[in-house]
Amino acid sequence: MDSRNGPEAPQESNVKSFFNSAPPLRDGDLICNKLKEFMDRISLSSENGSPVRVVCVTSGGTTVPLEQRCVRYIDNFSSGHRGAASTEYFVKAGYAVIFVYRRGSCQPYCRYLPQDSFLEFFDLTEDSTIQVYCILQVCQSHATMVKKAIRDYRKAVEEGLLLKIPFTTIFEYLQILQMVAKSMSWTATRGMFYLAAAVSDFYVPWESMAEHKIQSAAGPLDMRLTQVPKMLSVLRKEWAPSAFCISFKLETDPGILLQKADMAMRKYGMHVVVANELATYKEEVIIVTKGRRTAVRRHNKETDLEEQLVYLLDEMHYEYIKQGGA
Ligand code: PAZ
Repeated sequence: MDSRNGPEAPQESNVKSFFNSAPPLRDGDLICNKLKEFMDRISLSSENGSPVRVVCVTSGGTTVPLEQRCVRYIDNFSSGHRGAASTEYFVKAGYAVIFVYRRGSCQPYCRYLPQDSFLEFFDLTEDSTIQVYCILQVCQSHATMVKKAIRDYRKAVEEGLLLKIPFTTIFEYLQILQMVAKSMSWTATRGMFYLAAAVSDFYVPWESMAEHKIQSAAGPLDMRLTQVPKMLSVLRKEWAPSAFCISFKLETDPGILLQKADMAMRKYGMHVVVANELATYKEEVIIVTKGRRTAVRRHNKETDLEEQLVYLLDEMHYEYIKQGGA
């Protein structure tokens, strides 16, 4: 029910109470200024003579803190690889990208850098004449890849096509998503949301959360988690009604995956739902649209599935803009 005509619908009041009780973003003003600067620059640029398209890519998993002075939290498996890889292909396709990512997750143009053997990437040459002086250089075997990554990254940043905004908790993520959506409203149908982040379904409301570290002396822990309000429909209906919206659906049970993807399309009004299964998500996804399912498979270990995925979504978005959105 519309709140103007009577009492608030439960969903509407859940959304309000989520935002009212969430701890305010520590760097909210900074993010707001960065978004404004980015959008001002983008609004003056063009892509082959047409206004630039803008995509918000979300990436990595949100955490659910269990204590206000957080020692423990609930997390999920997402590495951020999909969002980081997709960002590179969106920039390549001419989009300006706002990359909303989990702190410490995979980054665009850095996906190939080793995480646990980072130091193996470098050679060190000591200069015997000056004891403290040494030259650090990338090993020959990795030089081509690193040079390309640096060039592509700098190009994206210098051309003003990449803005990165980090989050950790579910509270930060949803507040940032709302800010980004509002700052993109002027892009209308040229805006896109590509929501690849793995967002918590349950959380502990801030006001009912323990302030200090939960003590084990009291015995087993009973904790009630509240459902995170379904923000996809709010995004679609209120924050960004003209944007082209793509959400992702992950399941472990292949028997319910497509049914859940269809439901997300209907219930939240998504234009596209990308369905994937935990066991195979790196190799295969299914693009679900109204009345159509298209499987996208990775060709081989040297290629990225995201390259094909972004290519197809870019075409769909182009068509959506041509038709004035719907
Ligand atoms: O981040 P990653 O590359 O490890 O994984 C990507 C993914 C599986 C989290 C993404 O494709 C996805 O399905 N995101 C939505 C998950 C959900 O249903 O909430």
